[in-house]
Amino acid sequence: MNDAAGVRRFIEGRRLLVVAGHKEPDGDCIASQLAVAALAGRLGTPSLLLSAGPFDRPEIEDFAGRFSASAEGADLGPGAAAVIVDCSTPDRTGSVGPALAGLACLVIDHHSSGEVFGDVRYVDPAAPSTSALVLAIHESLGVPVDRDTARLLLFGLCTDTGFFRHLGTDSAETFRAVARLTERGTSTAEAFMMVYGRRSLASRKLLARMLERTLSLANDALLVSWQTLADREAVGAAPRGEEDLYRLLQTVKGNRAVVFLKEEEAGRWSVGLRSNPGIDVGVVALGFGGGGHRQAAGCDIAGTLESVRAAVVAALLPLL
Ligand SMILES: [Mn+2]
Repeated sequence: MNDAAGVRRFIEGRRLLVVAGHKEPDGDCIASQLAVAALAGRLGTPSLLLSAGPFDRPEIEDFAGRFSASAEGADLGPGAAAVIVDCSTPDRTGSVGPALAGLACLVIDHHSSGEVFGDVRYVDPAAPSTSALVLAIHESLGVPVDRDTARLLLFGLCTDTGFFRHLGTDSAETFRAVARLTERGTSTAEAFMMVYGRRSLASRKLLARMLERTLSLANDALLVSWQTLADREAVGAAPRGEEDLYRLLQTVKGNRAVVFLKEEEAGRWSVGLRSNPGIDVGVVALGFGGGGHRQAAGCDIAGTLESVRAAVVAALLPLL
């Protein structure tokens, strides 16, 4: 049972709270880290924001300056503790992970698969975002949410819900939370521009390439696309744009799952999986040593485009 009072007890009286999230951070991760730091501040505890980065998603670029890539120079001796947000496993923290080892640890997360770690856990796989949990903690404790924190929390929520389009009939409380955040002085208009309003033309050209080559299997039930190092070089774009690709491909009639392969470096591919309810791609990702949610998951696979694509397709086709 999640206990906000336990979160307060964990934070209060600490000399330093190190607040970490996952590598390759997204809007929910960044927003949750910043909002936890704000909460700690309200409870009188100073914090250090750590992130392995990179801050290459356009929606989080502007936040990079508020995070450190290492705890060098910080005193992590007695009185220090860690909060890890939005991570299903401790190794998701990436290069900042080793600095956290040995610290008392509070975990705030909403992932459905992973491992149980940390000393105090505030975890709800039914929550639409970690930022929604951070809001719930503020509200349970009666800690005021200022406008800047409200803006961040709504941004995080909008990021992870694909601007609410992944939400089902059990989401009334999420919309009540949106109403409360709106009353704090933020808006969905503001959040929309934070999430989607900062794309480069080069990234749109990269998206065109990915759409153009999409492979269809099982009458469009499974759509597969990819992005290579050469693609990014050709259009001069950063390695991003997959969220737009998923959004567009998942609107195809009859589609039930989307696979996106991204060549991170020669011979190493990150695999993104998205699906409709009823198809658990989290299990597929887990089978390749990755993880995530039932409808959105990922893993890393080494190999050629052809070998990686064949392996993932073979794992997914039986589920369709
Ligand atoms: Mn999240």
